[in-house]
Amino acid sequence: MNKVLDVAPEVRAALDAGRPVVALESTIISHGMPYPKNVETALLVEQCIRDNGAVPATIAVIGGRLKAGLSREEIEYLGKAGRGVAKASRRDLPALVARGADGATTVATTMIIAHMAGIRIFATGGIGGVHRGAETTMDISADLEELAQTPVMVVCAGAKSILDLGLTLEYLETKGVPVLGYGTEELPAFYTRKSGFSVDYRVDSPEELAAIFKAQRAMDYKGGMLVTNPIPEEYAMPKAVIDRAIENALQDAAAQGIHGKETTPFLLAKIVELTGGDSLESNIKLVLNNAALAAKTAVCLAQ
Ligand code: PSU
Ligand code: MN
Repeated sequence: MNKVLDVAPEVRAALDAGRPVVALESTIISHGMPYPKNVETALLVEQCIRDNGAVPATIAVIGGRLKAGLSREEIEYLGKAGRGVAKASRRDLPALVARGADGATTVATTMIIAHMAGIRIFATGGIGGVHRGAETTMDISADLEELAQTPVMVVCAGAKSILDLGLTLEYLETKGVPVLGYGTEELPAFYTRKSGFSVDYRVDSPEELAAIFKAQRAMDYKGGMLVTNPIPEEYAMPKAVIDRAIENALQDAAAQGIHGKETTPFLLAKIVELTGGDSLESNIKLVLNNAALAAKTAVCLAQ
């Protein structure tokens, strides 16, 4: 058994019996949404996974232990602490573990811990990627490198246009990460269903998503796979509204000299502030939509 990993008993039992399990991240709880909506959403997402036939495993670092499967109290704690909890990407885990500290896991670290625990699929909202202006800042999320090396299927709603979506796709192509569109040929842009960029393959059923992942595993590729699931039409935001909020958020970040790991949480919080909470409701709906698809796919993977 891994010396730093704690798999919750329910998750352990499901994995041992070959039953479907879906991993969930915790940066979205502590840095991606305000309290108390973040805690409500995290619990709703877990319930949605159960309703669709799988066991949820929310992932975080607590007291230096890598946790796959959190209690209600632990979720509440992370949500209340908010940005007071360290945002933990790949480079942060060694120090957090050694110091017995807490951390909210990003897509990258959730993939790492899910893989350690034996979980193959993970649902979230949006992934990190190549930031706009990365040609000078070199700000490229560690999420992309993780997708290139860790065999976990990540179900998301695409990426926000706080990023350069074209460069993000180029990076994933270079790294050999398949980008699948669920019921779409076009990469979704998180709050909106369209980005103007194409995915690699359109896939129309959880069965086929599972088949493609199984084929990748049969070839023993070292990387993972990205499933992009458009936000349901009725919850999508008007493109002009979200574009304006993103432009303003980017300007504020530049004016305040925000950089490094603060960039993404700063932009996310600014967008919620600027759109008066409408974007938060869209965000919650798309996460639930991704959780349902991931659970259905996990059921197919377990067959
Ligand atoms: N994008 C979102 N919502 C999020 C994140 C990104 O739309 O919550 C979070 C995820 O945890 C993601 C992380 O893995 O931010 C990426 O941070 P960075 O760009 O610093 O790698
Ligand atoms: Mn970054």
